[in-house]
Amino acid sequence: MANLILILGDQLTPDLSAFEGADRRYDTIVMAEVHEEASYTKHHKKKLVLLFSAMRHFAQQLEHDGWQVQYQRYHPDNEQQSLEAVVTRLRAELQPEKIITTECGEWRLHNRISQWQGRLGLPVEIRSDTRFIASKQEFARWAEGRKQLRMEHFYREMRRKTGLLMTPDGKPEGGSWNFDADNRRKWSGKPPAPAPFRTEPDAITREVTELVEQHFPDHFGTTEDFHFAVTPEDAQEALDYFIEFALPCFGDYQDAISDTEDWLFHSILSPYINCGLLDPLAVCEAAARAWDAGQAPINAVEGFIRQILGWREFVRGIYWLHMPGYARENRLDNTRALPWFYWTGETKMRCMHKAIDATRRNAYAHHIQRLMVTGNFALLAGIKPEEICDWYLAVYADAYDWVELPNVLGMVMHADGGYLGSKPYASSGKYIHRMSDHCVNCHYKVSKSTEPDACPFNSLYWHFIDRHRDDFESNPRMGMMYRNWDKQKPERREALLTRANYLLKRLEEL
Ligand code: FAD
Ligand code: DLZ
Repeated sequence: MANLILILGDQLTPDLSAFEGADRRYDTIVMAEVHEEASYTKHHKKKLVLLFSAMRHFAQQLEHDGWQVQYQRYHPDNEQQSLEAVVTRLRAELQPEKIITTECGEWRLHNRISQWQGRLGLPVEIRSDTRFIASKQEFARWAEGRKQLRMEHFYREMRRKTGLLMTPDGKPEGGSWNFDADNRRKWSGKPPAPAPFRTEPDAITREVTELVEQHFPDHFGTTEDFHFAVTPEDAQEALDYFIEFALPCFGDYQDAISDTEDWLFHSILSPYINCGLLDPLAVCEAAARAWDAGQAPINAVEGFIRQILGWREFVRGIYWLHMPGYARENRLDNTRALPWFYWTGETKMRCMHKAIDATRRNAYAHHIQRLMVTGNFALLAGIKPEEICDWYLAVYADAYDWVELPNVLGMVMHADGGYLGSKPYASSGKYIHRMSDHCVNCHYKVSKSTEPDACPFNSLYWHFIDRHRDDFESNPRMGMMYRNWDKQKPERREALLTRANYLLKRLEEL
């Protein structure tokens, strides 16, 4: 029986469940570059190059392996500009028995595909995405009956399930589940951070780059200096490179921020894991082997594995448990518009300028920049969750709604009322000063709070604490902040709030 097997742009692996039981003689693989997917947000230009090039390489490999592939290349004049339109055309042309696909990552498209059976009038089989370590059902079972979900508890379940970093008698390797306390060092230039892994663009990538420049000129970012891997072989080399050169220091400097280094000791693997070029479990296993072989310390390996086995799986579980309602949450009642400098990087705040400029150039910023710089500022300034979520979805090569939304709406903006994180990651300029060397180069003075040249994060932090007293005062992890605030002299509190109100009216000028 001939089936149509639909492979999406972030499902680029032959191990995908949609391939199970498929027959090269009869079945047809469908892949399509379509305007609807390329423009539901103004994806960073480098993300478009990465996905279109990786999709073309994957299709080429499938054909080489004997599959029949119907591949639509992007062109604005193509008649079919949505996946549904492409599938509808092929249904008429090929008269397949059914459509087979693996569940898609985003609720937006999943909702559409779920309706295809009725709309197209033929069976649509949607299979579970087995690239994740916990299925949606498994996560839902774990979450059932819990008022608040905590990543740490879920992570331990995943460690037990996979056996990663577990001793033969069922104990965590190194004597502890979590070595986070060891992972907070500031980086002062030594040891030197490795240059990021680079792949030279081949003919396919160069062609796609021209296409993106021509047809998506108004999208964020630049295609210049594109060096991402676009094949599983190159992505594997990127993983090997990370394990050898960056993993040993990953833990120590996991929370560090640098004025001069964009990538530090991070893996830069999320773009590949998220689109299928790397398997998340295999990535964790590679890191665990480095610990076994004595190539990297436990705080680095555990910290790295926790990000993938813990956070990545956890946010995905939350997304599917609570969509579509989750996207509309705004429990802190934020109303402010996103300042324009998020798109230009033109701000005198050095840390913000550096994080946004790296984002524009690289389609990448590391976790602490996303969380404690651009995220923290949006939280303190009370930006509408919808607007800041749209920004994060547009600007990173690894951005997909299922992972971006819980991180931004839940972890950063606390807009879900603390369901994902027990306390907001709000902090003053002190944190950025402690973890980076930005402040010495900044127009604003981190040591000042109320003066005209004072670091905006300082007074905005106290304004946040003050205006959300009802939301956080009874939170045991926030009590000390309120005691500190209440201890300050009334004139000092007044001056801080006055300065913050002044800034909030002039966000665009910062
Ligand atoms: P590393 O620091 O090397 O971490 C290793 C891997 O762990 C990553 O590749 C990623 O797969 C995983 N990981 C780490 N933290 C998280 C997390 N919080 N949630 C899910 N996976 C995690 N990650 C995305 O993949 N896509 C996004 O759109 C995205 N948006 C984010 C938005 C905000 C506001 C924040 C705070 C975090 C976001 N993250 C997102 C998580 C994290 O910042 C990125 O995964 C990480 O920066 C990717 O770089 P890396 O591969 O060098 O990661
Ligand atoms: C992100 C993306 C982009 C930019 N373009 C395409 C595309 O042209 N064709 C396609 O099949 N997939 C694309 N994708 C990935 C999808 O948007 C992704 O599969 C869904 O958002 C689900 O995660």
